[in-house]
Amino acid sequence: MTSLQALIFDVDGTMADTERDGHRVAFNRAFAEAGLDWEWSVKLYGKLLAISGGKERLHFYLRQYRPEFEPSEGEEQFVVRLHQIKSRYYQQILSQEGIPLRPGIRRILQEARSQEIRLAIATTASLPNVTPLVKFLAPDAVNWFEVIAAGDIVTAKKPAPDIYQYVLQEMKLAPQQCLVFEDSPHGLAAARQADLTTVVTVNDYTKTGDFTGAALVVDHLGEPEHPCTILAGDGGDRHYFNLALARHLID
Ligand code: XBP
Ligand code: MG
Repeated sequence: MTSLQALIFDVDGTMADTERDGHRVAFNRAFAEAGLDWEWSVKLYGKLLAISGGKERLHFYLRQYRPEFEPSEGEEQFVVRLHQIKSRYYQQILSQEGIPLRPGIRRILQEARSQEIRLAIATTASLPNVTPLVKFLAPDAVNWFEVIAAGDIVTAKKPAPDIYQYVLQEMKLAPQQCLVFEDSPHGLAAARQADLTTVVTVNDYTKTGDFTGAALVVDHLGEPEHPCTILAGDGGDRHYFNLALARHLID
C-alpha cells in the first residue's frame, strides 16, 4: 500500500474553462491586430485542440488551413511573434474579464494544503499564461505549488508523458504516490504513459472523448452544495471529490 503524497494539476480546461473563452478569443484578437482576416470559431477551435501548445497549434493551422500563406519573416518567426501578441491578449482577458475557476478546484487544493499533500502543475501552456490564472486561487497561490511545469520546459508536449515525468523527477516521487487531474484525452494519455493514476473532469470540448484508463471521470469536482456526477470509475456514492476519495483511488 502506497500513501498519497502529491496532487498534480493540469490547468487549461481542468482548473478553469480557459480554451473557448480565453485562448481562442485571444488568438482571434491577435489575428486582427496582425491584419489577418482569420477567425477561429468555437467549432474549428475544438478541432485545433487536437494539437497541444499554442505555437504548435498555429503551425498546424498554417499547414492544414493556410497552405498558400507565406510570411515574409519565415514561419517560425511569424508564429513566435503572433503567439506573443496572443499571450498579451490572453493575459488581458484574465486580468480584465476573468475566467472562473471550476467547481471544487480551490477547495481540494486547500484541503491538500491543510493535510500537507504536495502540489504541482503540469501544463502544455506557457508559464506567463499560467501564473495569472493560478493567482485567481489566491494572490500568493503560485507558492502553493512546488513545481509549475509549463510550456517549452519539455520538447515533447502532451500526449507525450515528458511533462509528467519531469514533475516526478523534480519532486523525487514515484507515480504510485501521486494523483493527476486532467480534462482531455491528450492529458490523460500523457499521465497514463507516465504510470500516473488520473481523475478526468470533462468539459464541453472533451465530454465525448475516450477516457479509458482514467481512475475516475466526473463532470467536475463538485462542491457540497453543487454535486458532481460520476461518469465512470469507483467514486462510491460521493457527491463531490475530496481527499478521502483521492486516497481511495491511490491505495
Ligand atoms: C493546453 C494547451 C495550451 C493552450 C494555449 O493543453 O494546449 O496550448 O491551449 O496555451 P493542456 P499557450 O491543458 O493539455 O496542458 O498558447 O500558452 O500554449
Ligand atoms: Mg487541459
